[in-house]
Amino acid sequence: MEKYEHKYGAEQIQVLEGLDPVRKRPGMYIGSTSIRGLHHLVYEIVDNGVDEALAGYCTEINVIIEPGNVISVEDNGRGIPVEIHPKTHISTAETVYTVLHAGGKFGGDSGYKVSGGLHGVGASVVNALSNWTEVTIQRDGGIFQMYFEKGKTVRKLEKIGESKKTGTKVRFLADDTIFETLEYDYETLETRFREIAFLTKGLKITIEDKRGEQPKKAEFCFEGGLKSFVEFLNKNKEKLHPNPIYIEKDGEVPVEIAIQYTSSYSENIHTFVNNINTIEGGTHLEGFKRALTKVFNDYARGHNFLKEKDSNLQGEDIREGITAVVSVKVREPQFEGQTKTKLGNSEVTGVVQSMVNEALSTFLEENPNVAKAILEKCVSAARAREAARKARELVRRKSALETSTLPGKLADCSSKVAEECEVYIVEGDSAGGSAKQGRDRKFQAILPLWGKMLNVEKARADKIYGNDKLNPVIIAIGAGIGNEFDITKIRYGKVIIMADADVDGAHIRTLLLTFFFRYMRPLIENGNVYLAQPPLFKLSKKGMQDIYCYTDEGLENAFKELAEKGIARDTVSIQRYKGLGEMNPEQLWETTMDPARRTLIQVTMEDAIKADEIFTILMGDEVDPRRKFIEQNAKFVKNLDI
Ligand code: 0R9
Repeated sequence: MEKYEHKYGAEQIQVLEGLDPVRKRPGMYIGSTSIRGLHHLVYEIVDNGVDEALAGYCTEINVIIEPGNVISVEDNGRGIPVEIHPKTHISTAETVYTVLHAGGKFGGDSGYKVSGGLHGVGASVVNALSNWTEVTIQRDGGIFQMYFEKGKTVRKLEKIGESKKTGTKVRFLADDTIFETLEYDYETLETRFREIAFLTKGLKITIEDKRGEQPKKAEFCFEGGLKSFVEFLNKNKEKLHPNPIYIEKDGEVPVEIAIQYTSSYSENIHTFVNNINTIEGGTHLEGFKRALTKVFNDYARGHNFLKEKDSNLQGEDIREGITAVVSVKVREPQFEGQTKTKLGNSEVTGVVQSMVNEALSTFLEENPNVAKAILEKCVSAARAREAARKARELVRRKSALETSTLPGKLADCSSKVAEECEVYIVEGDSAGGSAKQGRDRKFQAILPLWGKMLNVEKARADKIYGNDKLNPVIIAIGAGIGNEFDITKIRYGKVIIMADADVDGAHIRTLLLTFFFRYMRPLIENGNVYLAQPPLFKLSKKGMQDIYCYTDEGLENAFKELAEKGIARDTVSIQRYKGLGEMNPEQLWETTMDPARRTLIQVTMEDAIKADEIFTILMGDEVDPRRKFIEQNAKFVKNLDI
């Protein structure tokens, strides 16, 4: 690992600001006070350890979730400097923990913060938002410790022992008067630490959850860096070449890239800037895509994969089936876009482009077999694209000729204000019939689906246009698909999948979600997709209002409540619903469609990597991972609620 030589001495801390603003407006510093913000606290502290690793002094970071949701993070770096800071006249360590922006702002060309959470605000923010914080430093032969409550110093840094080791350990309890919850989600933290370990070659990160009766533990260390990352992403896919293509270059803007093609039809590129996932892409992604298109076209021309009369391969042909991770380190990153996850620095495009141009063309010349496997796939993708274009034109022409362009089965709503409109995609004609009668036709549309749905995971775009099951969905939503999808054109603010609570229902739900994920992803990102929750049971008794239960647990709770009212279990009749079709229109309205009473599950996409993995497993070719996944995830819907 390269050492970023810098003396990050005490004198470089410039701005002096108290922590009150952080407690007054926590959202400004960590995004939100939900579980997301809570997790950010951990990331901020871990990032400081990662910076020490990137500087070349730390090889291991250990994270523990202690009972009571106390977080402990320990690194084996040099330890935060302990000497008195000339400006603040308190120790540098205390300054970093009590002065806003102190840790990040170092003047001149000294070390720069290369890792960093979404907001890169650091230790003082965590301190401000914690009930208490304890920092222990081993350095200069001693053990030093300080202690804070709600950001205020309670015990100043003092020497509490001797030690020959070095390192920093931070323990904190987040403030429950600020956060909505203190309950950390182990899986979320584990996923992020795995990602950081992939992005920081050779760094060992461990995480341990000591809260439950059965402690959980994981250890990540990848000598292969991004190469290991791509292998991980492709573990359930069929690879076109055994080893990922790996490109690495240090310099003013260090770049690391790994690429591996699979037989799938989707494009799977993840980009990072200073270890932050740039979901919206940006200039680094732009440079990468331009180079890919140029290098493969040049190679295809030079090696007769394209004849003289053939037109060039398009970017999308070359990216079909690609899995790639692009990671760059930028000194002063400019983040743009809706969620501030799009890199704006224009100089990065050229850096990535010229580096990939050079390294990838050399690689292809040296590995003709790999080049052949990839290019054959690109050429067949180009053919499929051409076929898709023709199919699309056919669909367009056909719909232009028809009097009504909307699908015949769609029972549309009367309102044309997209935000207030909803479309229920319903499985089966009989449930569709009940839904049509039970709905509020002002704002609720019903689209029944029937027969076998196309698995888009195993089909190319040309099969999707003109598919008689998907076409009504595409036309009803009204915003196109794929690259042409335009979220501003959607005809309904809510797209609600209503399927039975059984295996067949789960199957159709997954097929539709896969389709939205692959071809209308902004619809999921924008939070427009929902799952309806029909009840599983109805409890009835003469003189008592019917009670609907949506889960087994809900049923038990209902019985408990009835018992408290003196109503015995065996005096109540239970109806178990096997399908939506068993409910009459009024029941369907009351339980599943009435906005005042229904429960909808919003499908969100916290993590595109996880979502891609789930869809590949559930809908792809490999049987073994699918069986394992289903065995391990009996609660199917929870996992689809990605
Ligand atoms: C457990 C989480 N780890 C940390 O928070 C952490 C911060 C940190 C650090 C330095 C080393 N290890 C660290 N761990 C460090 C040391 C030196 C120079 N720069 C950084 C040095 O020995 O010269 N610091 C991060 C900021 C600062 N230290 C400070 F300099 F601002 F205090």
